[in-house]
Amino acid sequence: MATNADNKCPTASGSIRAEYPVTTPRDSSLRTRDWTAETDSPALAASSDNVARPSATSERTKIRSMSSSVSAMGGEYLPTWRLRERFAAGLSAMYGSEVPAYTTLVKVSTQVNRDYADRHPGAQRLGSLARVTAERHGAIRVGTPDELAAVADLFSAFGMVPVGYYDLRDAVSPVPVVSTAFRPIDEDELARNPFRVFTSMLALRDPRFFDAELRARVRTFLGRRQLLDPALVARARVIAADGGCDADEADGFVAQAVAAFALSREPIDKSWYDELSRVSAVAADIAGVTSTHINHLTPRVLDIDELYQRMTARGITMIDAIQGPPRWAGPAVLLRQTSFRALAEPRRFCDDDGTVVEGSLRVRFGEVEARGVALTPKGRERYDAAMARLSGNPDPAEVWGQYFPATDVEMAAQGLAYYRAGDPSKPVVYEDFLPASAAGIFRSNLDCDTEATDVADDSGYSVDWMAGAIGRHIHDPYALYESLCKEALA
Ligand code: OOG
Ligand code: NI
Repeated sequence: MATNADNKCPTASGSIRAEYPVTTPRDSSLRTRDWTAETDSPALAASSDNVARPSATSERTKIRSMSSSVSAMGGEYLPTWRLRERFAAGLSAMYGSEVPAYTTLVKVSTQVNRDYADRHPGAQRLGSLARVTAERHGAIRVGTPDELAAVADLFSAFGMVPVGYYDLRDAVSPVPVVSTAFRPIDEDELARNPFRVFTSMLALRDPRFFDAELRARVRTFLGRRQLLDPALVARARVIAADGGCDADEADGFVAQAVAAFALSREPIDKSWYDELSRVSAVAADIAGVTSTHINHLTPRVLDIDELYQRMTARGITMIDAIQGPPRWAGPAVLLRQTSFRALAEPRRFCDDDGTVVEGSLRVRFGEVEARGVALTPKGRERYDAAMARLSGNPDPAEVWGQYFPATDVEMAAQGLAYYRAGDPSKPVVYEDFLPASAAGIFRSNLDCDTEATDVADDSGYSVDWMAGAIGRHIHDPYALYESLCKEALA
């Protein structure tokens, strides 16, 4: 048996179109890695505030932030949040060029937000219209702890740190990954640009998905690739320590960071990709190729039901449901998400005899989300209980009302959700992800499920394991929400 997981997936490269002989075999120049970040999108320029107030605490940073945003060289100095804003905008421009339906999604989301804000006076209580309009989350997937550590270093230059640990192997439909999310954590940083990236690592040590033989071959394959240029990672570490960099350096740095997540045109070894697809489509997406890529980029909307209707009216087929709580009249909590499958994208494959053929893969998609108030552990327990009752229920809003009060005042009084200084008019927005939603999103966009085999999991993956592997503290989301509440008291 080549693999431990039993997955009756059709292989992903079934739609091979044209065939032509190899001229330049596996030459790195075949990669599409020359993307230039765009930074002038007005929708993504969340704030015009240009004063350097980075959260990093090096002496140099403090001095700079107290004085001005003009560097010693006389050029403009960009604090990490400006770099993060450019990084998010650059990825958005790139993803729009790669996945055209994403551009439609962003356009419709922007309109929905504007219309919603016009009609609802309290629309900005969970973030300014500027923040929400620029707000995105991305998702990437890596293969090894070293790759995760390099990505963590890169993201640190953008003021994004690991928050939360998600084990998607436990989901109803298991996915062989363990994940964290990189994001800003300070209140003012979140308000400026809350860009976050859900980052998954292949759970290669888990024998329920990979037997020793396949694991060894995956390790060898991953050991030969390099996702990020070490010079870029080294530069990122310096920028993180400094709290920013000069504008003339920023352009190249951000462009290179963005390009690292472009879809590669390098030929994919077809039989290797197909073998991994039989374990899991996600395993193939991660370890069947020599680079990583943005898997999806998600705008935020203030009214996700309206967005769903408008996208459907444009002829874009969304997944069946909006994941998360139902639409109801009371306070929105945590996250509601929905998605649509992207079209197949052209990819190049390499046959066993070395012939390169054009084919296609359908692994990327479009997703959109609405965010509500962050729940306390007590609120989260309620949430889980309510969610468990929803499936198949004809009146989900009625079920929801049995678990949650209809006003913020009651939510605060019962200690179910976080409010700044306990003030029910100042909800703390949920900045994280949900394992059930995440697994649902993974699943809804795959052709088939992965079934873990019945052997014992001796992989040892945990939040502490991951923190050790990347040499960084992984923040506890609840602790962050607590301190956001308290900060406002001061
Ligand atoms: C990540 C899925 C998780 C979300 O919004 O819950 C996610 C992935 O597909 O790699 O992005
Ligand atoms: Ni997502």
